[in-house]
Amino acid sequence: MDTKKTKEKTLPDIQDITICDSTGQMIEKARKDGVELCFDRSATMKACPIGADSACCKHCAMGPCRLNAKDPYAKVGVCGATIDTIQARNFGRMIAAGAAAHTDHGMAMLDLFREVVNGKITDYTIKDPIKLNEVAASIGIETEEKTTEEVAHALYEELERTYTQVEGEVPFAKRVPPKTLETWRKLDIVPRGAMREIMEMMHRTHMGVDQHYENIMKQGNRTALSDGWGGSMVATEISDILFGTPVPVAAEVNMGVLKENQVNIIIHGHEPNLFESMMASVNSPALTQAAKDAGAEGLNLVGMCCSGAEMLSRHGIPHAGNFTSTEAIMVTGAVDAMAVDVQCIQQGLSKVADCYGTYLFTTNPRCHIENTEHIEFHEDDPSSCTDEVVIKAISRFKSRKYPVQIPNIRNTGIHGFSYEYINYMLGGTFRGSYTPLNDNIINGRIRGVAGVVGCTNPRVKQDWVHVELVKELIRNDVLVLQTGCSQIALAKEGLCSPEAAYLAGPGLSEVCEAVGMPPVLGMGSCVDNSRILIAASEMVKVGGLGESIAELPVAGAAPEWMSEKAISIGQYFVASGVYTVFGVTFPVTQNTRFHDLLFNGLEKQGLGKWGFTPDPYEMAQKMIAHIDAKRKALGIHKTRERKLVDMAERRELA
Ligand code: NFS
Ligand code: SF4
Repeated sequence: MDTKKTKEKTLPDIQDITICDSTGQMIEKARKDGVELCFDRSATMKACPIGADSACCKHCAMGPCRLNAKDPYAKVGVCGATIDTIQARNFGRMIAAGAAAHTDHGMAMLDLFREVVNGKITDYTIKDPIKLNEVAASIGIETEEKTTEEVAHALYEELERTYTQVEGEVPFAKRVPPKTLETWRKLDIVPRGAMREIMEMMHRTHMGVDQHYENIMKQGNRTALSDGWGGSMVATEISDILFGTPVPVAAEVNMGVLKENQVNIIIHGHEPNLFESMMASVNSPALTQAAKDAGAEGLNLVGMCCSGAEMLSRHGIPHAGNFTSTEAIMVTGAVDAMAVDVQCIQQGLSKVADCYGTYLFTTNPRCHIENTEHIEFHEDDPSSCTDEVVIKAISRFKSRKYPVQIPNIRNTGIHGFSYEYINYMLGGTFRGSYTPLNDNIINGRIRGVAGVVGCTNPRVKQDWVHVELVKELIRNDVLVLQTGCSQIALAKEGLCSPEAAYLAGPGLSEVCEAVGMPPVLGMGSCVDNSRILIAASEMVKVGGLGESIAELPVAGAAPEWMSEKAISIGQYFVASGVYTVFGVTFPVTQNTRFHDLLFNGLEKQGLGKWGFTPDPYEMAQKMIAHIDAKRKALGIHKTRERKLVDMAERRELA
């Protein structure tokens, strides 16, 4: 029997795997080439049903213990742990791991900032002193009559507390709307320092420590908040200060950004410093000449995943695709080098790179991959790493052995809607404010705001859930804010361009046309979800939409999530007061007390709540129903009864 043929027969059809045409073409080519990608691995690796329900525990060697999700209270672990304890511990550890990833990234940015301020690192500077002052002022640092350097020193000292503080409240707690903060204080979940919270979460979830699911989740909330209002927010703010705050920029996405006659270099990962330095290397005259000498028309630098999304937003660097396309893109044969740093780097990249002769490099001491060359990146001498990657890429271009097949698909959109720019865009230079946004929500043109974020996951049709959900939301006049791999999914479908306003409902499309903005605003990478938190706080501050984030007509979603970081993000949105719906699967057993806590109980405590459905239309319905309920509670639901806009109203808007 031909086993290869049998296996091929059981593989799903490409139209069931992705709606991304270029990725589909590459899956097809990979199958012909006998190369396995994550999509086909996920088809042959069935998810473990017990793990999917979070009904197992391996926290000690009396186990591992498996409970039965169908009859969750029939059994307990050897130690006596109930299903609620086991699930809460598993969930708590996912939050801790996700929060650790974001906060370690944020701390690396802060380390860099410190050394730049101290003059020890000279390849980077403070590019945005205005933002520096704004961030400093927002946490109570006196900026008047101080030099940039003095403010920077003071800001470093303050922000270090985000990580190391053992008692007190993280600095960015000062940005939280007072009523939301009051709820947190009452519940005793205001984060102290991220290191402390993550350590305590790990301690409490050790065998035989915290065995009350509600108490475990209390620490889960506090740990997640130390990410959203801590580590992630520091990562965003410091990156803006060092590399510039994004303003809208037109840019291209999709695999067609690769160029056959150029040396193609991809940066994939999460930390912007590697990418910034790589930009310097590809712009160096010597290396450009070297590329020409090798017969190339030039050096083509493109991004993927979150560092790609960040550079797309900040500098308009082309973006080649989201998480599940990172292996597929090498199947083009056109990728001369791919350099990765941390997070969402599939180990499978190594094998695919091998099959197509792509140079794959790890660059961060935190992330090595077996059989992959490591060229460490040091901020005090960045070009020694980035130049070498370019040189290796040029040598690969010169001896390209594999046929090149680049899907000829590119999509243009506008990216880079920072919180600050939205302020400016809606309010103008002299009265920059969120008042027009609130006004348009109150008058019903905009029904509410949704944050649609997160990964792609080979367990569902790539990009499809994101795209269908967002189309449904904007059709119903819900303004969509986006980050991460989700933003790239929508950009590939053309929804990040102002022309996409025609897909929006009458109210939202009017606003989009008046302002010239797309109905879908791309804000950057996953740590930039902190921009959404700040925007939400500002909406509360401006007034008319309640006193806490929990009262706003807003909702969040991660329709194709896969990472522990997504769970941490989801939990910090929930703890901030936002209804947050996840797709794919939810790592909790239904019909348990713990499930009820996440999906109902937290809301009763004054926080937000979780929702789940893999279906994009149902997801949209859930989010819209929530937004409508909030509108009703605010007494602004009647304004939406108006369906068609007459000329007088159009004039009034203009
Ligand atoms: Ni976010 Fe970024 Fe993408 Fe998911 Fe991974 S790249 S931090 S985790 S897969 S959105
Ligand atoms: Fe089993 Fe309890 Fe040990 Fe978990 S901690 S493996 S439930 S005995």
